Amino acid sequence: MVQTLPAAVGFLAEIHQDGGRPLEPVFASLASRATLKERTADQSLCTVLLHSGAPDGAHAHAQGRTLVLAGELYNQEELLGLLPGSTVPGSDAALVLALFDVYDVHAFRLLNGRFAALLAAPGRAVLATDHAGSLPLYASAAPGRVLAATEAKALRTAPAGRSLAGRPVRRLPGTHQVPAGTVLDVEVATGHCVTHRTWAPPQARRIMREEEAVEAVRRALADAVRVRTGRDTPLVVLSGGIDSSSVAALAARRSAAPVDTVSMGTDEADEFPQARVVARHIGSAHREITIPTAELLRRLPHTVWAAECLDPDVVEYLLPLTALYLRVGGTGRRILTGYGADIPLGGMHREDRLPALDTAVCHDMDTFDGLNEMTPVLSGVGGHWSTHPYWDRDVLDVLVSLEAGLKRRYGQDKWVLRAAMGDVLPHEVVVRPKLGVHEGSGTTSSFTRLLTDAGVPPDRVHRAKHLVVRELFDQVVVDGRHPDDVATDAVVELVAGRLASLPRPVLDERRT
Ligand code: IOT
Ligand code: MG
Repeated sequence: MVQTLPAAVGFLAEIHQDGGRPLEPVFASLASRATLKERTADQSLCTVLLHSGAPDGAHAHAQGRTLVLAGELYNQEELLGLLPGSTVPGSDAALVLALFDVYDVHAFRLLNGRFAALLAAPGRAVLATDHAGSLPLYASAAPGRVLAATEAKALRTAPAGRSLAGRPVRRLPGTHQVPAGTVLDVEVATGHCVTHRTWAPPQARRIMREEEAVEAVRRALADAVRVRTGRDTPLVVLSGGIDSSSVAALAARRSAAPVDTVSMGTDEADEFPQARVVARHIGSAHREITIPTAELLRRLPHTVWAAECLDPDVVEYLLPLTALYLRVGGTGRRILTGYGADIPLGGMHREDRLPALDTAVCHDMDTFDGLNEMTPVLSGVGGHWSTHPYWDRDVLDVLVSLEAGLKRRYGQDKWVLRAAMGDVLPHEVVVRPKLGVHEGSGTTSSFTRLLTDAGVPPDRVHRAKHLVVRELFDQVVVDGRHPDDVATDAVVELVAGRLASLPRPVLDERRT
């Protein structure tokens, strides 16, 4: 069970068979750094760990193998049962290494966690992500060398490598993102790579009685909150919507002391009254943080820097949260969020037809990978660690696989979740309609206004947002500029000018 922050929240690891110039370790995550160097007869391993005080828990060594782990596991109790009684690994990294000794790469199929891992063995580098790829992992390989990092920018000066399995990163030749739920088994001498998928979203749908579905959701979510809080007093980012209110209420139920909750708003919009109802009901120590819209928009470069995401819609969800994480203060808080519930439950989908709902769920489960919307780096820029109970592997398996009629029922979206929370939240919260964070904070409208004020015609705003995000990515990820030195206004001017000088596209403006 987790008690404090993970031993490491990120890493840059370099395996070389014949020397090579070390990369400059560049990260957005704010954390201490520890360097670990090892040399064996045929290769060297150099790792920079991002940690919060106890880096030794993030690496383990046995039988000539080294395992480096950023993040944490949530099913240690189950996993320990797979090892001989006398073996009690002292850390998640040691546990994964002990499982690797028994199951080799298939060990990663057993894990429910939020992690990125690298295992170095003679002649071999194994790279692994959790089921959701929630802690991004990037890699670059060439004969005789394998480089891996939890932020793409850490590999931006890597010499171009050969093509690996995974998603190429824009303008970083040879750097690929390891897909969600994947193990890459790389032969260091050749750079040749074998891919194993360790998780895929359920394709089938389960038919359950109402009570059975409600009970399954409640149990899975309560467990996911339990294993994510341990004995800590968590901080829940609370909007007052059903997703985050459920997490806060379940955390409060098992905590002797009041849990902490925080809500953000701007000078243009907030959901403070809604969040207050929940805070009062669960007795949390609640805070409200108002972020001026000008400050919010100044955080766009920081958001792209942290998430390394090119999707303007997702960046609009992440911007208010990044701005909030930068304002939370304190050191190293464990943050729980309701983010992600809408994806398996079709919560962003505002209509009644079940086929369209399941189409939306299938689409979102097919396309989340690589958006990095759950990356811990978002809160990491403020020195914190975030975790997402709805994307716990067991919760996600249940939520995705429920038949659509349990997700929309009696005219309500996310019905099964609302029904599961009837006894821990006030009725008005249980039935409150969805309001996205980008709407409730005025983020979408203020970003749109920034563009129209710069002369972008209303029908080209989405295209312009796309170009702004891409330009920011190029500046803060590819070119390695610090986001404090990148002005949103200047990038908006640049994009508005470029759009004005281009002929109007014949294509739909949403296409790249
Ligand atoms: P939304 O669901 O509104 O917010 C996500 C989480 O951010 C909330 O559960 C809550 O923990 C936190 N939050 C939101 N607003 C506030 C606030 N004012 N103060 C403090 N915390 C807040 C987008 C969205 O609507 O966010 N996220 C969706 C959908 C993602 C779509 N991605 C995809 N298709 N790949 C979600 O599933 O959460
Ligand atoms: Mg919400």
